[in-house]
Amino acid sequence: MKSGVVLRVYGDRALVRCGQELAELRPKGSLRKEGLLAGDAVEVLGEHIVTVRPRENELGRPPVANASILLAIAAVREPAVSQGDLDRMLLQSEAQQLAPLVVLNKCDLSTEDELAAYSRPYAAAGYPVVRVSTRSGDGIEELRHALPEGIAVLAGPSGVGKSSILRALTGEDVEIGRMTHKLQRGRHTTRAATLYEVSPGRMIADTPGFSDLDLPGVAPERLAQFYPEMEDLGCRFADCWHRAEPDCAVIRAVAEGRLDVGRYRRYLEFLTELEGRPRRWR
Ligand SMILES: Nc1nc2c(ncn2[C@@H]2O[C@H](COP(=O)(O)OP(=O)(O)OP(=O)(O)O)[C@@H](O)[C@H]2O)c(=O)[nH]1
Ligand SMILES: [Mg+2]
Ligand SMILES: [Zn+2]
Repeated sequence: MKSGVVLRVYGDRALVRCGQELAELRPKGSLRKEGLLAGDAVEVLGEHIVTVRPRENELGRPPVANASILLAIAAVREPAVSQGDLDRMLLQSEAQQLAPLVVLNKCDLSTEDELAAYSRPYAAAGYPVVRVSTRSGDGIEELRHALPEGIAVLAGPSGVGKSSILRALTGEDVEIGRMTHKLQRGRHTTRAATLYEVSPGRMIADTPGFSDLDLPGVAPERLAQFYPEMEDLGCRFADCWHRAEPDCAVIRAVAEGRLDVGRYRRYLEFLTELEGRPRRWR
């Protein structure tokens, strides 16, 4: 029996790396129903995957198992990734208890002021932010050094430059899209989550971009726990929704400019969105 890592899943087959060997294998019967994910740690016997080790975590979108960091890729323009979408990516990673790193790509297209205004709320919330441009090469080495051991997952809307970042880090000849200039969107160039090696022990997963992003399945009263900057304020009401409660530390911090008003307003919108969900979806 050999141990391996699933690099990519194609229908009922998977590309698996065992040591330095690559093989296309099929899961044995009983594993077929459960489904494999890129990132799965597996045991291989002959031509078959016979065991999938228990997953440390499992992302739905993008579909990757056993990630050690989520690279939330954003851009100020081409395409403009709204801060709301970045918030949603970060909420997903908080819900999975997966460390996120904000990567602001296409920095060659924006001024210093624009980049600072975009990233300030996230840096203030305690998230690491790296600015990069795959066009100029700025920030790529800094990003490389920020990657922990294990699997780093690229996440972000189509066209934001996930595959371009992967190519800059690994030299792999992955397919890069073109921007459709009328729509200022990517074209969903990458079709399946696929792992590549950055260096021994460090893998990076290219993933298909999304065009809309759900909030995690969380009860509305727990949403604030996914905002590190709100948690740090230690509102004295354990069950506070930080919405209209008198003496709420969060509301006071917003009023005094210590908490980003944009992040807070979007928090209120997300609360309303969660409250509108049927209970079984929460
Ligand atoms: N100006 C500029 N353009 C970039 C940069 N990085 C990527 N691009 C361009 O953005 C477009 C989309 O890049 P991709 O890497 O294919 O984007 P993606 O996120 O992988 O898109 P999907 O696979 O569709 O999810 C391409 O035309 C790239 O050349 C950058 O730093 N600056
Ligand atoms: Mg891509
Ligand atoms: Zn409160």
